[in-house]
Amino acid sequence: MPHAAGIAYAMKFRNEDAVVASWFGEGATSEGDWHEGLNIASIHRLPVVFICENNEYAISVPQSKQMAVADVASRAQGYGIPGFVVDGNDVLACFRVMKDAQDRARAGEGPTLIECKTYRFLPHTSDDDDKSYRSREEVEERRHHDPIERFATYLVDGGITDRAALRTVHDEVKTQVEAAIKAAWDAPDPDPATATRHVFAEDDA
Ligand SMILES: Cc1ncc(C[n+]2csc(CCOP(=O)(O)OP(=O)(O)O)c2C)c(N)n1
Ligand SMILES: [Mg+2]
Repeated sequence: MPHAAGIAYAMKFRNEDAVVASWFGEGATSEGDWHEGLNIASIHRLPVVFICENNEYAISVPQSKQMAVADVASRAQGYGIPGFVVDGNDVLACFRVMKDAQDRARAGEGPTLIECKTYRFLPHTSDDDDKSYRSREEVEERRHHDPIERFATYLVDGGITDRAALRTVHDEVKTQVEAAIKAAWDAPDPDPATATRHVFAEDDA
């Protein structure tokens, strides 16, 4: 969030026609940097869209143990910017609220905070045993709201595409992801001399 605010400040300073978008989990909003980033972006009316992907858990910690508010979006009030809750499992609803926020940022009206309410279907990582902190019934119930399947149903029911075409897209994306993973494993280790790049200011030269 501080990086988003800093980059947006630089863009505004240079009169660039662009918007910074910053995505984070609801757990991230319990960190001090999050509030500092929002505050500075709000004061300077910077062109940033802050998007919280609220999947109800920060590793094993449920939202109720992270914050005393029901909606992350309500925190926008504390910074004098608009905050919106959106059904994060509804692709088109997310698109609409994001488009409006982007238009506001481009018009010089400053940042927006968007909270997409969704759910994490899998454990946090392959090391995490989510059976220790949530029931199988809860996970099964939420699976019915999977945004990918929901959007697929919308497209098929509306006659926009069919299941075979969606399968082709799925397979293409899977191939791309697998190729990207292989490329990452096969890539040479980074030069140790670059370890602090983007951490400290450097000359443009
Ligand atoms: C400053 C800092 N504190 C703690 C951690 C350890 N940590 C890694 S992921 C995580 C939970 C993040 O939860 P959330 O923001 O909801 O993201 P999600 O895992 O749901 O995508 C924590 C506490 C960290 N990476 N950095
Ligand atoms: Mg989370």
